[in-house]
Amino acid sequence: LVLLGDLHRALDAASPDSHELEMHYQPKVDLTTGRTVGLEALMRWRHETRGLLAPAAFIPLAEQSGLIHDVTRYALTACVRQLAQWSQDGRSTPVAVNLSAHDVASTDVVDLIERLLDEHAVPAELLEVEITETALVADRSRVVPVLERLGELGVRVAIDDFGIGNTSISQLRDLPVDELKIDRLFVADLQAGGREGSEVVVRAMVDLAHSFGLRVVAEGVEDEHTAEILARLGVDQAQGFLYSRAVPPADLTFGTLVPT
Ligand code: G
Ligand code: G
Ligand code: MN
Ligand code: NA
Repeated sequence: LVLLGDLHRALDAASPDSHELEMHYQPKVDLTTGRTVGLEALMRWRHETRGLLAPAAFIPLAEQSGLIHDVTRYALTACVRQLAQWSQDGRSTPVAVNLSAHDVASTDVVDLIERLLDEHAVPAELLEVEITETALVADRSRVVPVLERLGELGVRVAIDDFGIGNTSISQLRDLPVDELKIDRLFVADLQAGGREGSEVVVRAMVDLAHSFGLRVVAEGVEDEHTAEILARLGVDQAQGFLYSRAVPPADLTFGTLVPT
């Protein structure tokens, strides 16, 4: 159990140079070329007594307490600064930041993103945001204007954890998004040696997404055999332990960062 006071302290210190909160990065790999084409930023909290905590240990608390906006500001600031640093080193790889449902209920988050990109001279094309399917459809009238402004800025939007919510096909068609991330439960079904019909389900998602012009990414890919099935089903990119866990930026090999 993590206490609210701890989170307050971590966030106070979370101004850019604190090291209590950190972003780790997991590669997204193009299934055709095998190259790293992007990174997902995943937050970690280096807690003084509990060690390295994953988001499940503190994001729910942040959401309940209203601190999520500070958590998101930290994540976006850290990622845009990292992108600026990589650009200076002659590398550029798009980074995807997870937003929570609370973040997309208002366009404030877009103002923040616009200001950060401007301040650090980072092209919008290098930033992506991931929003869960559930958050996207929960409050459409508030979310759609946020998505539209992100699109105008040139920031790509991904639907995260797709397939476990219950978005209708018409809702999906009407969302201004760029990418669909198939939840890892479906990938696990393929991997387990094929729960009956699991390939058919993934292929249906891929075809639907492609027909709406969306790129498709599979999450939780752990072995080569599953990657081959996903490639055959038309999935564009994959992410998972097969390629890499989320690692601190220093552990990303320079080669995985695309030369500018
Ligand atoms: O890092 P891990 O693989 O345990 O991530 C679990 C979940 O936590 C992810 O599905 C992601 O949606 C969420 N998460 C990770 N980093 C962040 C973050 O910076 N902000 C928000 N809101 N959620 C995050
Ligand atoms: O919720 P979101 O999909 O944004 O977060 C990704 C989560 O999935 C993180 O908690 C990350 O550690 C986890 N993850 C990433 N790759 C794999 C994988 O190959 N297998 C499993 N089981 N989990 C993974
Ligand atoms: Mn995600
Ligand atoms: Na996900």
